Amino acid sequence: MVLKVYGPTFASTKRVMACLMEKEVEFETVPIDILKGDHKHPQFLQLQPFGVVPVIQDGDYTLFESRAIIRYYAEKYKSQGSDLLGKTIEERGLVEQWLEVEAHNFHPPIYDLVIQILFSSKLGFPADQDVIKESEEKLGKVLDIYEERLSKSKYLAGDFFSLADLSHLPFTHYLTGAMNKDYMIRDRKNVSAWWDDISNRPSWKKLLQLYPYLIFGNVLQV
Ligand SMILES: N[C@@H](CCC(=O)N[C@@H](CS)C(=O)NCC(=O)O)C(=O)O
Repeated sequence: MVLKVYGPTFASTKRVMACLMEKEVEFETVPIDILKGDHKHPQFLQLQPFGVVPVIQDGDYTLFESRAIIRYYAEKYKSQGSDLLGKTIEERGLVEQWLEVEAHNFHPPIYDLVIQILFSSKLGFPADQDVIKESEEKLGKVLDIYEERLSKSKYLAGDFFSLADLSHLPFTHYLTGAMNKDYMIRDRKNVSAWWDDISNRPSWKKLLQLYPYLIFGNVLQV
């Protein structure tokens, strides 16, 4: 049975699909329409009780939380496709460290920016300029730390592309595209070179072609 990935149009799901493409794992997608409330449907809640995408079904194995899913596939197919975990336990430790930084430092402010700038009107509330300002400041401080880190190594965990870099692709894509906040990346020389490198990976470019970003049915122009 082919691996099923639920909710392909959303950024968190793209984290999973980017990993599967790097690992050369075949999958099929199941659309989830959040506006229609598909994610709160009892059948979906049986797979993902918190009612968010993504979730995967691989035979009779079900897994949710995008970062848990990418760790699982990077390990399961360790010797297939790109190595995304590092070659030693020390490298693996650094991959895990920067994955945690992505989840706990980078993601909260960028997620708030995405919701306020791109989704608020569709979700029926006005964008809160104070949240936008505060989130941009917080994200800027995180990116300053990345700038320093990336002056010492080509990628976050070292001189090798890993899950830690990949995990940044889906939401940074909003920042540099539809959100018009490209300057946050471009004003930082090392972050800018890193972004050019990771966003030009063939797997990511192919994924964007096959599964465009949609905001409630409209293809996001970036
Ligand atoms: N921690 C979860 C977060 C997933 C998440 O925020 N998904 C968004 C789409 S990018 C969602 O389903 N939002 C619907 C909602 O919050 O009701 C993960 O990484 O899998």
